[in-house]
Amino acid sequence: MEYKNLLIETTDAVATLTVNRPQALNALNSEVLDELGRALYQLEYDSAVKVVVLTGAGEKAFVAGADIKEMADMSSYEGHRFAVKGQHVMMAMEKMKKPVIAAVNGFALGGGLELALGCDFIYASQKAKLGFPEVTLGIIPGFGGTQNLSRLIGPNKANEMIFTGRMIGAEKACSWGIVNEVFAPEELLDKARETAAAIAGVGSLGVAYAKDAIANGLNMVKEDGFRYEASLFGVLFATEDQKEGMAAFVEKRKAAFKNR
Ligand code: CO8
Repeated sequence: MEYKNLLIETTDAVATLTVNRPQALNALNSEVLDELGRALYQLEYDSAVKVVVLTGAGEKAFVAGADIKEMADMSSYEGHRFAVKGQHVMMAMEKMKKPVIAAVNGFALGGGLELALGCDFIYASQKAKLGFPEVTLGIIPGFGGTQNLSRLIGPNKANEMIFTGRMIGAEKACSWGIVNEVFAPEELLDKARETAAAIAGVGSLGVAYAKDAIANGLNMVKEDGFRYEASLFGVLFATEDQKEGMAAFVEKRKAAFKNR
């Protein structure tokens, strides 16, 4: 499939999806959001891909936000539609069976930080700057940021970031639990791909079910979450991969998973 604003490169079951609009610091306009939706669908159903790494093109930015120039003259109805379009991309990543790792190589602002938060976890470069400048533009985060950030780090730190509009560096984002690990800029993509390859090397069904249990369980009261986990756990005992994984352990060999 052809994309105007995205690059996709797949090596050893790891797809690197790059937002490629560096002249606008990879800002998300409607076209980029449409393309991201299509690309995620394509990657979900590409049997050659097990894990996705999402990053931004160029030295400076992961994604510097939703496209301010496109939003500037929107009506209330158009603004709402634009927010929902972005939220669909975030939900698509959450609903995907395959993990998506954000490799935040520079500015991750507004919709860009929301895009990173929509991924399963975030690695960042020492140069990364994260923030929600929306209030400085007279708006609020609209691609799930108020919900995802507050669920991730609690309302107090989320309030501080969103009310001030200030950027924080990668180390602080790491200490706050937004970013899992910080790397030198030249190492970031390799490290993200290395972790992606490690995930691709284990049973994909197990990973998909674990992602499902965590993401959906978070929206449930704990007892329902436990019940949901137990039912997914039970389903996995009907798969060949569970038989293979446990037989391989007993026989002291590497499991040959078939994803069924
Ligand atoms: N939208 C459109 N264009 C952008 C954006 C953006 N978010 N960010 C940067 N650009 C463009 C600049 O306009 C500039 O283009 P040009 O050369 O044509 O003038 C080019 O990218 C390079 O940017 P700068 O020259 O500004 O680069 P600097 O290194 O001087 O500054 C910054 C880098 C600090 C990142 C600066 O570009 C900046 O502040 N950008 C805007 C950041 C921002 O406010 N992001 C949040 C946007 S709002 C949002 O994301 C809301 C999401 C929810 C939407 C809900 C739906 C309604």
